[in-house]
Amino acid sequence: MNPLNLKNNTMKYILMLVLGMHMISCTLKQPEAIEQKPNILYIMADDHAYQAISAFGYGLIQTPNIDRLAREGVLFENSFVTNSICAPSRAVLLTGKHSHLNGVLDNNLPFDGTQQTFPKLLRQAGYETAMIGKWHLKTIPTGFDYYRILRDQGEYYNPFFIGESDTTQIIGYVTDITTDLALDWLKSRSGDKPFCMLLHHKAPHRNWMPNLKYLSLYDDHDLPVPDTYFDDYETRSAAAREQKMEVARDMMDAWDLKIKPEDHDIDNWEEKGYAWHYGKLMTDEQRAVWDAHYDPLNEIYKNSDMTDRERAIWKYQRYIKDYLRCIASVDENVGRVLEALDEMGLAENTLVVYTSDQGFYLGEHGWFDKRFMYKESFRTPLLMRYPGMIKDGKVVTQLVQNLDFAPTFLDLAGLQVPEDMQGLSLLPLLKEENPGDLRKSIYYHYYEYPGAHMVKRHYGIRNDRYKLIHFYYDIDAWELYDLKDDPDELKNLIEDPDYRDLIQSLKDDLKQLQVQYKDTINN
Ligand code: SGN
Ligand code: CA
Repeated sequence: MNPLNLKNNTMKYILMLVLGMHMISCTLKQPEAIEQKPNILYIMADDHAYQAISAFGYGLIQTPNIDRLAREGVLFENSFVTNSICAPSRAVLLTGKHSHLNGVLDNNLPFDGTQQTFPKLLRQAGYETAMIGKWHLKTIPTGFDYYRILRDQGEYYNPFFIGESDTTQIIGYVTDITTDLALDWLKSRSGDKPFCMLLHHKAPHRNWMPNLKYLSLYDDHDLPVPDTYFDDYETRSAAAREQKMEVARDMMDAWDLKIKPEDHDIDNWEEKGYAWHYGKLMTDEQRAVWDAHYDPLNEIYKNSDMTDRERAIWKYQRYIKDYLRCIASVDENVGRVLEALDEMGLAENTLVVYTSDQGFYLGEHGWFDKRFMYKESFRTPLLMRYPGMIKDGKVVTQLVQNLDFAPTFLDLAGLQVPEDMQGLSLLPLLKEENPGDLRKSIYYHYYEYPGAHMVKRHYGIRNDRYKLIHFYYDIDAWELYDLKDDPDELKNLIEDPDYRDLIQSLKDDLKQLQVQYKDTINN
């Protein structure tokens, strides 16, 4: 054999071998390509008002860890929900559909877990999915490889977690434990699949029980009382007056304000759930630290001779301090998660989202709770970090809604967004310098009436300047606010003849949104 031929043949073999290896490596690369898909870590607190995040420009509390997401990612200035209440908000998150289509109109209705959700679609596409913390949808989670959920609303101290095979009580503070479980899951993962984890805190939900170590935060100073705390709702419809969510009037002494009842009030304790959370769930050691903080302060309160106004302010201080103390734990635990991502080398390839299931009143208009389409409960905090895509310190002003999460996550994973999802992918807002408006206006619809806090049923439209609301059911009242001239929404303009044309055009837009979203409410 000609040595040259041999050489040629050898070359051919080598070439074929190299090509073959290349092809094999291409085939082998496919799982690696899946591995390169972004991870999604969605952190949602319960009732976390944007006013209680320092990155949003309010001085009530410093939240350095949540703020880190704004510094290293994007802060959404105009992020809203579609129905400002817990279970409905969670159903919108999972389905990308308004309440009337996903079936969870209010907190009483169960979620139909057989329907399409984004975790299911991600899982089908090779993601590993987990749900940890508050679920509150009444039916067992579907679409997750792993879940560990709180029972119903969950407990602050020594909470019970439901898993696939058992329900276990874990001693400790709920925000710490929820984070522990999330980090345990993250660290226990093996294999190359991308992950999507929903980490849902119970805090800072009512009744705002802080971690023992944060009990004395704010002991040395009072917080500013909101300008609208003594609002008389003068120009509004009856809906604003007839609610039951006033700090001064509607908070329960034992449950909300931690004024321990005298022993003879024991029946009352039971009624208020205080006996269960404080009296039964807490360990003796925990209760001793708790009492050492609240008892002396309560003594002073009980023995003081206050006017109604002073008492209203005292209640506000007790409320806001406990609420913010709960936030201190949430922020600390967001910090733990971000550090863990750094340590595990996951920070670069993980979209981290921080949000709440809705906004919350921190004494504005005299209120706590949510539900209304007014600013503080309609708007919700939203921050995202994904280093490869989002420029540090970006601020998005476009109107976005929790309806957009499902399409955004699917889009990020490179999947087709199903046509029946009603939200829009936020990726253009994350990637582009000047993406323009995502939409002209947003739609809202709240249903839970009669019910807790007695906020009347209403729906409405908001654009970048105006908000039009229609309260219905046992009332027929419209309200219009000019958000530029009246950011606190104190002046209802619905009767002002100068606004007649504008009101008509907003009503037309509202109708159009109801058609677009297939909301057939009989109004
Ligand atoms: C509980 C609270 C209400 C709260 C709802 C819904 N009362 O019923 O104040 O509005 O949850 O909250 S409590 O006395 O039990 O604390 S939600 O976040 O789940 O929608
Ligand atoms: Ca909530």
